[in-house]
Amino acid sequence: MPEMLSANAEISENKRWHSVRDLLGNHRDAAVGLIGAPLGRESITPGRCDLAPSVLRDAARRMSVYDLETGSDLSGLAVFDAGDLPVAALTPAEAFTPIAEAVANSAQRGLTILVGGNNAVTRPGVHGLDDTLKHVGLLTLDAHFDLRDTDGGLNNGNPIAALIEDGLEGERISQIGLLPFANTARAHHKALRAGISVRSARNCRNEGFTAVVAAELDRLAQQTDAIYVDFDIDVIDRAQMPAAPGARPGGIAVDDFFAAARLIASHPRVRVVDLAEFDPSLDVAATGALTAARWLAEILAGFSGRGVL
Ligand SMILES: [Mn+2]
Repeated sequence: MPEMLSANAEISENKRWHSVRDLLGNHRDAAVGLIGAPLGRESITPGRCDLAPSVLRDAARRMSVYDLETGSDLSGLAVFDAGDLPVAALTPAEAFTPIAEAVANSAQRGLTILVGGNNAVTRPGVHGLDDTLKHVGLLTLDAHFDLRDTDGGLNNGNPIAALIEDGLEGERISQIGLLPFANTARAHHKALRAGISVRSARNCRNEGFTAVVAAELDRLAQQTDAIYVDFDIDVIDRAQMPAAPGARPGGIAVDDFFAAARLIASHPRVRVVDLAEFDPSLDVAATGALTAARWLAEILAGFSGRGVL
């Protein structure tokens, strides 16, 4: 029997296995940081996105650290878990400073994982990475533009509009996975006027989702030092992601979402990723929880592939 197997045999795998959850802890010097941002208020469809960080951590116990397809083994990786920010009772406006500060405090790490919460976490997340907004690029995987008007205050449908109003140039924004009949003409025109690179779900089917993601990462990397990626989980087809209020039939296949997560996290310019719009109260058979947990595993596998542990 190989040495590695005999060492592992000390603990029966019938009792427990080494899980992705085991990687999270008080590892202050870790290259990866995780911040929970249970922001649920001001969702256009009211829900319980505030439950997502704790449900994700629990579901991570069901993920092995080993990927048989690629041989990726995360067992040597440590993740500093900063816990959850006290934002569950706050509006997006009130939560801005705590989220931006937490991301800024983590930004010296190789990668920061911000677990929302609704999509209103993205605006403070981007400010946390670069408070000037001059040196940051933003990639969104989302069925929606999130360019709703801001005149009624901040919500989960206008973080990108708010960032543009804050001074983020549209040329440094790429939006991938946009769905028909899920967005308005006004939002589409706003995106094009701002210079955003707009890539629909059909573009992704025709060209391949990961190919589109790779091209947009390259485009942003030519302009910016640091890339922030917003994974709105409603980009996934609703049949595969029931636990996202905005998910619709015709969305991205979940396998493509996982492949994109790994590709994105492997890119050296990607410094912060967020996960938004996972609402555990809508879940069916833990599909959403296990999808979120696999996303975390793919992010960690992608980062491990950078070889800078
Ligand atoms: Mn969104």
